[in-house]
Amino acid sequence: MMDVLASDLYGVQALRFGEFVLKSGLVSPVYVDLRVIVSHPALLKKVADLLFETAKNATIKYDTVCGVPYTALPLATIICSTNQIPMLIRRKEAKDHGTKRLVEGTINLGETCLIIEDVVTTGLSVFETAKTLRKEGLKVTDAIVLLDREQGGRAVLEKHGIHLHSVCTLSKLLKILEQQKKVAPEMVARAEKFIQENIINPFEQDGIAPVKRMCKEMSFAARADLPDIHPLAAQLLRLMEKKQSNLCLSADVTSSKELLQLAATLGSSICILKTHIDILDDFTQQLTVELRALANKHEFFIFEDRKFADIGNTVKHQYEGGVFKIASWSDIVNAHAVPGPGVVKGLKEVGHPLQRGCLLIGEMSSEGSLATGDYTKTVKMAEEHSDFVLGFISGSRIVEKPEFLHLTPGVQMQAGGDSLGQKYLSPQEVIANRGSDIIIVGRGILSASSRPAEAEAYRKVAWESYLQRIGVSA
Ligand code: 5BU
Repeated sequence: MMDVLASDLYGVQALRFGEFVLKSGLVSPVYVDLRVIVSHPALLKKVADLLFETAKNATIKYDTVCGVPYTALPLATIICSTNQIPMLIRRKEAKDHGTKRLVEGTINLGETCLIIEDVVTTGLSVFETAKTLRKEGLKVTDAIVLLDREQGGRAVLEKHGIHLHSVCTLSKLLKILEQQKKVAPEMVARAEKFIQENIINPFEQDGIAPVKRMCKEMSFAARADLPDIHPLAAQLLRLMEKKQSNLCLSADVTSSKELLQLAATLGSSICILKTHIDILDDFTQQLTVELRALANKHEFFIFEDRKFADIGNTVKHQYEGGVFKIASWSDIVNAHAVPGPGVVKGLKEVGHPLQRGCLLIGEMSSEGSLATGDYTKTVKMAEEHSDFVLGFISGSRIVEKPEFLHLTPGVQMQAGGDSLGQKYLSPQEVIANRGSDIIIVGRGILSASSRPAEAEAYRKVAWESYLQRIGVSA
């Protein structure tokens, strides 16, 4: 039975082998995507029957069935229709619609609902569905999944009182495909190694939690020596080791004098000085000359936080020309991925010959930001232009490739926010737990009574968090 399932899933490309960026940011040699099975009705029915059989064999008692949106919805529908079981539907979008219900269908308080899912990796999706159902007054004790990726989900769900029953595990499926000579033994070995090395552990009580990183952590110095690293990223990583600083100052001031003063007095504590050149009241080209001189003297990089977001041809002009001539003085710029690869191509035409680098915005720190969620395309864009893109702006590490740097804004010692939607995380959280490399701090430092002392405090805590992450005690 499993043999047929394995070859059927492989046949419809529900299982693929290569390099895939997962939701967690990890790069996996195997990708499971069961969404495709809706196009293969016989297989869809077979999978639904297998899930139902698994529940029956485990002698689970339940009153209703709910599929984790979206892939498991048709599966739950078939199970319920074939076996005449009442179904519930969990809405994913209710938050955006205000008054809409979170669960559709008749809810009888105290009844038990069985959860159906296609693939479990961390267990988080099943847990979120269980949480919603429990909030509505239902009991959730069991979940049935077609494929358990064996990366920690079972243990996480168990902790939350949910027994996970799987039709099959990914490693078993791999073994079958190897026996059937559909997948080379080396690929199977790589996939198994990946599974073992990446047991993810999203905790605790409320389900959303820092991902404990099981991947081996490299030091900044070791990353600087990677053969495929962007030369500017290598220089920056070496500088960070030398200055023991992974602090980027967001120098959000409106006078040139104050900007230069910041660069002169805080320069020794930082690895990058970030500017918003268009907020200066008194910009002159001379300022950029003086800023560059200070960057050389105190050894920091300059990053103009321009957030380019137009078509390639326009951003090229915005980067090279206009009043600010950004490319002539800024080592690093950033861009939104929203316009598609053209934005990177346009910037690269100007920046690459000057040995500049670009960061893509994977995520923004502000409340309600639309730049969140699926980073696959942003990461792909970066990988395709890795001779210019050296990393990402994001709240946490979005890709495990050590060649890429991650910079995180929205950082203050105290978590919280401002009145205009900025959200803050602590340096420790960002560097040690979320796996980012560099903190970007503005008002946390600028509003302190002694800016140099505060910059030093941020430098120290961010650096210690990095040492903790790589397993060196500070
Ligand atoms: P703050 O004073 O530490 O809140 O300043 C943060 C800076 O980082 C500020 O210059 C923003 O424009 C910038 N920023 C951000 O806060 N969030 C983002 O997602 C991005 C940039 Br991209």
